[in-house]
Amino acid sequence: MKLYTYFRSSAAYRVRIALNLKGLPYDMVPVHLTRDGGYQRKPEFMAINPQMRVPALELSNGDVLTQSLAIIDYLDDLHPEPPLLPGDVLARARVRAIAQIVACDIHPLNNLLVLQYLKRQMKHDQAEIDTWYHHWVTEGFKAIEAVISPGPYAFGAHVTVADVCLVPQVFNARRLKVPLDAFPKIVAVDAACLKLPAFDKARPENQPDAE
Ligand SMILES: N[C@@H](CCC(=O)N[C@@H](CS)C(=O)NCC(=O)O)C(=O)O
Repeated sequence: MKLYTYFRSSAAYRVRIALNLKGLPYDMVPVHLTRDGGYQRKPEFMAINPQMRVPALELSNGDVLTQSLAIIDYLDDLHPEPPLLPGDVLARARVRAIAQIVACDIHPLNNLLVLQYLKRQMKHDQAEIDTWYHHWVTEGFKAIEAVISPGPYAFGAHVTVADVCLVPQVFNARRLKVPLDAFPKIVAVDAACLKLPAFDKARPENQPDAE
């Protein structure tokens, strides 16, 4: 399989973690999102993902999957061990809710495209954009902090897709200097996850395209 990725993309980071947890081999194809206008906008990449975003996972038969949560579901369906969702249906819904707070409520408001739009089209200055970024991470993290109980992972002794989404979002929050003092449970989950080789190998700084 080939993963189209960018070291700092938190959506690609989620898929790297999932592939590593499943022990699946993959080649990485770095797509630089800012250099030279962004390689995601070049025709070669648009042929892979017309949405011009990473991650994209090219399967060995040439099929391409996009959207990190859809890719992770696919991997979990095809390679059920270790499972990324609990067996109990109620617990599954709770785990998915955390993953979706990150992937549907925090990340879409704060990804590179949105921040660039605020700057270039809406003419906001960097301080206003930072305030925007901090606000949406903090709102999402408040909701997550209220419902998780590290044990040591977000939902007990087994890593789930909630952890897979949370760790990259914490990385982004730290990079953008969002204060995390009010979120000790999230910080503890992040620390527990990053002790696992699958998470460590997926870290942005451990990627071949890291800068
Ligand atoms: N919902 C998508 C989000 C993908 C996404 O927005 N990726 C960002 C990087 S984290 C991207 O490729 N941005 C392209 C750009 O900024 O032009 C997913 O979960 O895969």
